[in-house]
Amino acid sequence: MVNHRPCYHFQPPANWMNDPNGPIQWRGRYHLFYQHNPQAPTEGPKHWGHAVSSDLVHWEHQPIALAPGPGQYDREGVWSGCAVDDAGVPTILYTGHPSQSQCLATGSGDLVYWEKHAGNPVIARPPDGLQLTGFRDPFAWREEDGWRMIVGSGIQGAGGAALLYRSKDLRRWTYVQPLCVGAAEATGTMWECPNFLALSGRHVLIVSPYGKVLYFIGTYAGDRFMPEERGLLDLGDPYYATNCLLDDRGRRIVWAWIREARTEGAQRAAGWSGVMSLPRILSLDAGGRLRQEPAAELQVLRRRHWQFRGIGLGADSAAAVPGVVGDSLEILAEFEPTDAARFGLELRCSPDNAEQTAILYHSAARMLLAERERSSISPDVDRAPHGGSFDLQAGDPLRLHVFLDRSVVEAFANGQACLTTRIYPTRDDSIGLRLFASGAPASVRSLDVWELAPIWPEATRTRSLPPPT
Ligand code: DQQ
Repeated sequence: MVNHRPCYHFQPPANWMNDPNGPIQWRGRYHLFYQHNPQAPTEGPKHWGHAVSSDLVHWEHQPIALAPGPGQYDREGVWSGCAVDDAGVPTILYTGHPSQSQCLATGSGDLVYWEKHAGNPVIARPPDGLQLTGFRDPFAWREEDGWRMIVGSGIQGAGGAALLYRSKDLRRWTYVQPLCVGAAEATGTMWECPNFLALSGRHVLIVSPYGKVLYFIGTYAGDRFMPEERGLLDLGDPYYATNCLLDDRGRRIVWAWIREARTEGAQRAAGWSGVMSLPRILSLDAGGRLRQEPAAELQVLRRRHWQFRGIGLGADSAAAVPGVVGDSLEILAEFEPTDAARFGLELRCSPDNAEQTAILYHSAARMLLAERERSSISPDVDRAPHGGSFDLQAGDPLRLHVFLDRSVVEAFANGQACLTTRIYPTRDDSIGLRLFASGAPASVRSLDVWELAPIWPEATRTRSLPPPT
């Protein structure tokens, strides 16, 4: 049977995972927490799972950091939040469920043992006088005069909102005002998991509005954020509920939950559900636009390398990339500027093409797309296309950087657009790679493909690849 469990994306040992929580670099190591149901591969009472890494790539599982109850305020779940360094004391702020109140816990020096604050919840209820669609997922940061924190929310009749609080000690909080309120019809009625960060002299607000993750770039002054531009952090539906950290190299690193796209029965049978996205580095380019690149540390996973230069593709043609096979690959393809209507890659192709997934640029629609109709012959998986606007400027090459990890595809286009999708091929021989163009010829200036190593010692390959030639 084909193994769909990724081998170089982070996951808990088993069962359910959703949002990344409280990523923090502590004493030089990266700590990642996550929403976890340790009892089943389905939704359930949420705990904070925990893992640690020295290189952002290989992770060691740690004991569960926080579990529900026995306090009334979080008896049904320890929901999403953040972790901060409070003058040397590791401190988590999270949402208690079902009370939807904001709570605090402090950790041991190694971040393994956590104690909930006796005075929890630290914010028992939303501000008076507001009719809200929700109140959860605290995200805190330090300013010169003390702490600030936003809580994900939405104002009835207006739209998604990030509510701003201030505190001197992380325990006594004063509501200030909304940091930002969106318009429901454009940006949703509820903003889950808000993240707020300074980036190259600007500020960026990232929110998860029950749909694709949105970012706003703008100005932060006087406890208000004025968005000036907005976009989608990822064009794929499965990418959701981000969280981020600032590391000691000044990098803003973001993770998200990659959801499943198969039935609950299939998730139960697999014994696991949910994948953490690869760490991405956020930056602004010279024009002030958001850029996203995979962390360079991932290159440590590169093994067998295939390299091609100057591949010509006739109009309406597809060509198998000779010798390249695998379900765990990094693919870097640079297409020369072309008049082709559609061009890109097909991955996880069976020899007869009954299964294959296309990652492509559609010139007329100006879209980056994942076409999944033939991604699996199983009727039990979602095969709708994923994608969205990506405006490749005339005369610009297309640089597609794709990470394939069995059932996960994360694609970066020119560092400007990202597209995450899920695929569940059923056939052992769905491991081929093809290039294609339609409407006009295209030329691939360079194609580099690496087989990527698993990050877990226990991970087993689904098949042996032929030895390097
Ligand atoms: N998941 C958490 C909530 C959050 C949602 C519960 C987003 O705190 O709003 O698991 O996926």
